Amino acid sequence: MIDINNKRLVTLEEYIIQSQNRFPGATGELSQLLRDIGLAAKIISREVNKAGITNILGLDGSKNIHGESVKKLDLFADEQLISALDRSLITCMVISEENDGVVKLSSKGGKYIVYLDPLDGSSNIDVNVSIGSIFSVYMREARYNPELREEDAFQPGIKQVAAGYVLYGSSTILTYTTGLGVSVFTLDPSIGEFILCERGIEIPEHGAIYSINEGSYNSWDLGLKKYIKYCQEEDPETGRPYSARYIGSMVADIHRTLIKGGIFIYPHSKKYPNGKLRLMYECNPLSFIIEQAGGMATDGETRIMELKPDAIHQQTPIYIGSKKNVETVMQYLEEYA
Ligand code: AHM
Ligand code: MG
Repeated sequence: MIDINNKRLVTLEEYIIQSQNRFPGATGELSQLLRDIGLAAKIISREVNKAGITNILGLDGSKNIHGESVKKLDLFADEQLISALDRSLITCMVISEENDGVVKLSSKGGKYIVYLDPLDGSSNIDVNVSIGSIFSVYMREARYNPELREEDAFQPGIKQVAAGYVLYGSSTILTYTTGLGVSVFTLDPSIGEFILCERGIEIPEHGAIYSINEGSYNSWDLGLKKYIKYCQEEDPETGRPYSARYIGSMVADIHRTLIKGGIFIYPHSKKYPNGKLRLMYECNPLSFIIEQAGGMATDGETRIMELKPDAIHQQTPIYIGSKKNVETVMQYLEEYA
């Protein structure tokens, strides 16, 4: 622990070591992986903060594999995270939103497979709105097989051994879970350390906020239209009408949902018949966090973390947040199916 202004502060490093010590058989490899991500997050946070003055903000002219414009910061974040994971030789393969295929790292025998969205919400970069990094960690099951295959990464979200996000907002926050509750750290830029600010965080069972891009209203299913109407109706007993909040950066919208409760929805629509958000590096890790905090995440029918992936970049609709809100939307979806 370090002592700043007579306050006993626990850093991310110390917290990881303390957590590891609770498991005598632990090899320390997952701890190292989390430290690597923490280091890359500090470097990305520094660049995000000074993006305006160093002119790395905005388009670099190229497109990612989904045909979307790629900003320079996306590429920077991708490189930082991948090289941090490569250095410690415990990750064999990375799948990132910025790369078409899998990225095989130097350690072919590495124990972990990591999915990354290096900089989510990148359309918000040039207007100085919060963005985030998301990570999701799986154990490589076929370690005896020297050949690394893309299929090794097709694991359902329930197999995640760790997941988390970094939110570059008014402060930089790192939130992660290893399946034993959710811990939140805030970056203190004056000492360059992530400081523990909350452990075992719980999402409210019910929240009075709904979060959805209402621009695609006309192509929603009837059940969803009815549910959003329900959110807007007046009923003091259930706190309605709810407030509408939509940042357009999933990490920021989910962080608010974690703290204040409510629901975040990205449904399928005419423009996105399978939903827009990616199962493996957006929906699964954020569902793991929300579930660990006591919330729920579904595609409308199936629990997100039980969906069986068959492509590394596959998309899914998502309804995620406080248990009561998610249960209510599912009732509407079922009733008007
Ligand atoms: P990105 O990975 O290309 O940044 O896209 C994902 C983002 C999410 O952060 C956000 O929830 C969503 O796209 C917003 O989409 P829309 O602008 O269609 O509402
Ligand atoms: Mg993304």
